[in-house]
Amino acid sequence: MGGCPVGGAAFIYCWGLVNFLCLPIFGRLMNQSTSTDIRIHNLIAAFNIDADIASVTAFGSGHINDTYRIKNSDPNGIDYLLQRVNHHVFKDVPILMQNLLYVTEHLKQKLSEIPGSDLEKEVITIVETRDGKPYFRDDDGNYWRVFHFLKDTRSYDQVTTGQQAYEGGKAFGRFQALLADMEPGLIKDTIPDFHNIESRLAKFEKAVEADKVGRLHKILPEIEFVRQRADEMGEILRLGRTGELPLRIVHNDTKFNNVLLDRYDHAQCVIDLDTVMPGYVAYDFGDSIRTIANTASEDEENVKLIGINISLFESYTKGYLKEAVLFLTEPELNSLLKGVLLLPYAQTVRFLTDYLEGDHYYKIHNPDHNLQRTRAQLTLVKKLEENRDRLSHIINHTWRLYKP
Ligand code: GN1
Ligand code: MG
Repeated sequence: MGGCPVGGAAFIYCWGLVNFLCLPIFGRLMNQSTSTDIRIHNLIAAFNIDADIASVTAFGSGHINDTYRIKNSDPNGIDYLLQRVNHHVFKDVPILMQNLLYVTEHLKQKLSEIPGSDLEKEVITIVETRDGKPYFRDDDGNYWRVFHFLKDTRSYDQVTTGQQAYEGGKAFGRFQALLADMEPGLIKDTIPDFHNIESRLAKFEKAVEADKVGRLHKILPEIEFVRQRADEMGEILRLGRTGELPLRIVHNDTKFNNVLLDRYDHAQCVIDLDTVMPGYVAYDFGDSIRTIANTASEDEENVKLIGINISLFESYTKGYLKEAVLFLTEPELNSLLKGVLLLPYAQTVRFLTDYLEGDHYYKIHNPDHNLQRTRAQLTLVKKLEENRDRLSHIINHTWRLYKP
């Protein structure tokens, strides 16, 4: 079961099965390769990848882009991640990739000043095309990009230990700290108004009004839930407008599976940088807690399983504030809990809007998947509301440990 050079028959073969089975299998004859095989082969050949390729397999659990792992036949060689960027979601991919170059360069520069840092392991590395571009556009108008694959790392959709939560907090706090002195004007919006709850709600109300696919009658209690909280959830935006909360470059998609931990569960690298844009720190804190403190998965069907793991909340908060204490202002500290409520609420609104519009944004795995996700996130908001005082106490208590 040897590896196959880019351009070799075995490589072409591997890819064909990715499309059918999502599994690499070896040995098909060259003359049986499909047109998809050849297309993908040409695609990888467009990048600066000089390796014998053993396999290409579907990878990860993202809802937006399509990701594949390219395995090197040399176990000591570099493996790669190939991604098709969803250009219906990210409408200006060249700008997006320019952002990524600026952000990764800034991170590498800052880390190079910290003794003991390993730039290759701690920041994603973008592989250019043979003509020096950070992405490749195929004949169908799809955008592709390649990163170095970070071996011996893991990401978790759900957290199981306090150490994982603590390390995740440290990783995202550090990420914000490293970007705190970056020139904000360099980074352009890749999705305008991404976490702007007012525009999310306006879009939601339009979808309710249109009821395009006739699902409105199924979701009346969920609509009521969203409307009851609409005003309260605008607080972060209002504090931003008065200047009380500074706009910073933040990650904006801090699901726990967007931090890679090493084999000892120590934080190694923050990934999925497509939504790194100006925003508020509370957005990042809230989105992490949405996935970390939830006792069930993001789309749990049995809502009785959804609860808050206070101990994991505390561990994440400790890790985050340990790093964020370097730059966080008092009003930002006070905004964190608002972010904790806002992000699952915003996610409720987004899933429900997609459900009303006929599921064109998120990948779904069953016909009512977006409704199931809505109900899970809505339950999470309720649980967080019930625990508001405890969570607030933990944030303030932890802060005083670092800033007596
Ligand atoms: C999407 O693709 P993924 O899983 O990284 C979404 C996030 C949501 C998340 C919900 C660009 O992220 O905002 O929080 O799904 N990304 C975009 O799981 O919309
Ligand atoms: Mg993402």
